[in-house]
Amino acid sequence: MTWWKKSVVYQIYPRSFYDSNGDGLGDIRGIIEKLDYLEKLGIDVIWLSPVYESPQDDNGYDISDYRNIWSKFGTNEDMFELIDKAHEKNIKIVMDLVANHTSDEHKWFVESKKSKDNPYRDYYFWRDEKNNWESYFSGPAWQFDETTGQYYLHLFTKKQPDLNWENPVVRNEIWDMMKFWMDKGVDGWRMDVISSISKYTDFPDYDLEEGEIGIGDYHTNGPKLHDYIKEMNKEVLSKYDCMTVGEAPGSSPENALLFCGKDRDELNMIFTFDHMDLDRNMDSEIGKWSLRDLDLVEFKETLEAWQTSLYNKGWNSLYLENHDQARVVSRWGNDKEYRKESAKMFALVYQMMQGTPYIYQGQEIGMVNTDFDIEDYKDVEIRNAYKDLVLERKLTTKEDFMKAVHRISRDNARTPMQWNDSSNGGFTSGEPWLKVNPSYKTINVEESLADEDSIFYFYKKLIDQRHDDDMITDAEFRLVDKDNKKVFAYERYLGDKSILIIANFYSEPVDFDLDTYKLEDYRLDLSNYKDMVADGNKISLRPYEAIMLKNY
Ligand code: TEU
Repeated sequence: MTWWKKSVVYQIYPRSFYDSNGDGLGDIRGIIEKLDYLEKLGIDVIWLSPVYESPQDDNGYDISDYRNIWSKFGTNEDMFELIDKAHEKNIKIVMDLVANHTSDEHKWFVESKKSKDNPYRDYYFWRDEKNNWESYFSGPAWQFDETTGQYYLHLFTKKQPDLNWENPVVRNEIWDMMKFWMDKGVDGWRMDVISSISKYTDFPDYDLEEGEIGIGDYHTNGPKLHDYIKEMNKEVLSKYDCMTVGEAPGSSPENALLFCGKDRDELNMIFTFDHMDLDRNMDSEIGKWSLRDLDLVEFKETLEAWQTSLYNKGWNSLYLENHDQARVVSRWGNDKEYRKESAKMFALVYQMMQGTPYIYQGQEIGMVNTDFDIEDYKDVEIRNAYKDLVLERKLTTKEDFMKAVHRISRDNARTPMQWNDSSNGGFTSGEPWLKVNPSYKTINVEESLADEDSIFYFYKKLIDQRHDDDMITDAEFRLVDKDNKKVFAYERYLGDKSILIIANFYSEPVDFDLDTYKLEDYRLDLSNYKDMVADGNKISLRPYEAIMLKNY
């Protein structure tokens, strides 16, 4: 058994975690100061979103120097200290590997654009003509550069040119950089858009009329993707005891096994978007900003497909939030009357599946979405989309666009961590880089730690379950009463042992019949209410009630 199968990962978005020096931005010393808090929660691994030198066009996902920490976050010495202090507490550190692209201010790109025969020219993709590809952050994926009269490819902003992985020199630079950090004690990598590193280098125009093809099919799962990952594994990963998780847009339960299948020698697991994209109309012209309600049955079936397809063959990552997703209590739960109940319900449902669970900072205290005006948002994705869809092409109204922003935008997750009810939620003594969510008066760490019934302590119990009960890591998964539109119920079973997770997904009470399972064989192990109400085999579930029953 490998340690990452029994680990719970906590994701830190450094600029919003804790500001130790009053400049309005979180920093590495701030993380060091909060290690006791993370130890108390009981997590095993910290995944740090990028902390490297960067002009911050995309909050650090645009790196200008891979080997140095951004000065506003601290120094390399601070980072080494964080690694050591975390290790003293048995907490591992995973860094973000953002190597599909660099910043346009990276030395490689600065050189590359100078001339067609510059030694760095082939570090990126330069072409005389552009094709019809679009950037994920609005507008064309090609930017014209006057110096040499050619276009360069950027799947994200134009300040994020895509690296040319076809070039072995580029790959070696990346392997060396990874070794640099791993030799300092880094325990693994979360790999940004790893499924995009291999391009279809003939750059075929989108031909979206035909069949089921979507934009993502042109940007992901390119022909040499798995050759590159295998090479990375051989040259770097295999030499260390580390954990790896690849962010993989465009993945499916079937092709996931190419990344994380037992004998593939590639990655430990990937992040899928399948369950997170279900409330968006991706095929419409305004794409992810056109929303629909989450269909519970579809949600269950999507997760089931991943659970069953990877069982004994690969390994899942489990998540409902990260720095790109909204707060789940606001998005799919109820952040008003039933904030605590719904936060705990989601926690129980996703954490008790098979895989490695990820908690995004603030999720453990039930942080909620924002209600800002467009001017208050900082994220380049929202700002570009607003300009493009609302102001320029007028494909939607400001009102509709803002509805989507309030439900799904990335800045919902990026507001500063709420530590207490003092000004700015105790995040900074200065001016925060992004407004603090006014909810900090009631939703904050101090309040959570003082209430033994809090979401925080519920997460702590779930983490203990994963450490103490091998069933959570090993048992097989099956949906129970699959077509039920109100209740998410599943079983984890192995040999004679069985765990039932039963969760009311909505605000209305609902009865749930255990059918072929006998309630008398089970005991209540964990719940977000104090007791359980049952009559024979029928359980009366209150709003967002979630229970875990065990027959052992
Ligand atoms: O995200 C990749 C990605 O697929 C995003 O475009 C995602 O679909 C979008 O954010 C959802 O709204 C990764 C990082 O997680 C993200 O923060 C970066 O902006 C992006 O790569 C570029 O590095």
